[in-house]
Amino acid sequence: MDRADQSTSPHTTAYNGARRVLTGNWVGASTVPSRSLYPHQWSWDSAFVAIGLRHLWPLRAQRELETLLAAQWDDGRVPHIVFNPSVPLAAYFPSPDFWRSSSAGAACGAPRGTETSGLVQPPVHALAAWLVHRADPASSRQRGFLRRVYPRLVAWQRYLTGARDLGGHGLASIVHPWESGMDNSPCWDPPLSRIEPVGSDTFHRADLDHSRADDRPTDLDYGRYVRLAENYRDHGYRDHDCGHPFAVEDPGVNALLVLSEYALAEIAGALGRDPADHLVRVEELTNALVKRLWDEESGLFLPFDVIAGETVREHSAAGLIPLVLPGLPERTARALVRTARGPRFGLGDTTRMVPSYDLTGHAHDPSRYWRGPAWFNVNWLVERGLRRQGELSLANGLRAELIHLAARSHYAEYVDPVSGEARGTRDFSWTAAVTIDLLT
Ligand code: 2M8
Repeated sequence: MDRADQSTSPHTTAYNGARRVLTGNWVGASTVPSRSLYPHQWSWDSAFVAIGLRHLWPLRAQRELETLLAAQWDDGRVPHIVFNPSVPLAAYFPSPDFWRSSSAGAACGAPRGTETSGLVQPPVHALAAWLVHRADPASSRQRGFLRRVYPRLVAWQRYLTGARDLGGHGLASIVHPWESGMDNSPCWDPPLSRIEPVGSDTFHRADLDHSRADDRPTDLDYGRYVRLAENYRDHGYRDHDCGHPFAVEDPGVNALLVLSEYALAEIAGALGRDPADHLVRVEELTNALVKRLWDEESGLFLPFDVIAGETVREHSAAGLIPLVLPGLPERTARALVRTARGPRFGLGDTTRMVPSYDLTGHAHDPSRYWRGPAWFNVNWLVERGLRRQGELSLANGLRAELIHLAARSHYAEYVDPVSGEARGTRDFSWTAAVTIDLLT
């Protein structure tokens, strides 16, 4: 029987509302994060969306990932935005005529027939592909889903551990704050402060046509984002000779890289291949992550600024994401759980969901985007991580809050971590998708 017919419990209401959002944001071969604010396909959004869609329409979930991977560049990068040509240029900034991927990215093998950005986002995709396969193995096998996506996912992971190992210690670097997915996190303030912003009169921010300026990054942030993206584009998106002025090893990105490498081992096994190479990489990456980014003093993983050669001493929720890793040393995992419950994140105590940035931090702002508000995808990862580390009651409490606040906020993009009040846009796809996943 369809869940919708079973009862009118709060869970049923939450489930039906989430399904409505995902139905409304499907545009034929992929899902937009939001009809108004983000009218194209975003990379890590699609991974979370597929994780939710698999419970509703497994074929659509497979399609979501296939559409994204069809825009992969020959060098392995999966672009952070795949542009929909039927959407007017003015609907989103920076638009395809800014990125000019098919011409400027030609040397890196950007697709010719599809316009994309030249940046990347956190690699949640192999995990998503594995979970999507497991939701309906029969249709996946029949369509050759894993067989087709596996080489692309391997190339994607190898791009990150190869061309993007800018620090030389085996971890991937992000070269733009947008690549972290946590755009204006205070973690990027120190490395960004070295970047000369372009004038705010040189671009028009379409995001402000659809959202409150107080909930979004500032014009100064955008001036720096544009400078960095232009520099990358003007160097043909080539990592080797671009002289990246911003390069940071982010614990969230790298933890997801490891998690996806585990998923690649599972996928390889399901395809009858030897998973050994993936498992060796899992171990190497986990060791590098702990060695380079673990901060004993704060009990959290912190970003490392490769250009300055120093740790960024700002505490964000990205540092909790390694909780999802099965191979984390026991001591580290215990300390990380203590930090999640402690004053910085207040889990099970002062907050309803984990804030994106330290409650006690000098830059904490409970409304402004990635500088304090709580996000549903990050909290889905933390919930999974707590479960992984055996913290079942904490995980169950967080799960209940996520489901309740997602529905109450009308599937908000983010919420105030203490009051749960809605912020950002509504009917946001990954909020709906993780709700479906938590309810199924
Ligand atoms: C936000 O980022 C985009 C740029 O990529 C923007 O602000 O325009 C971030 O929250 C990012 O994590 C997310 O993937 C994207 C679409 O939801 O929006």
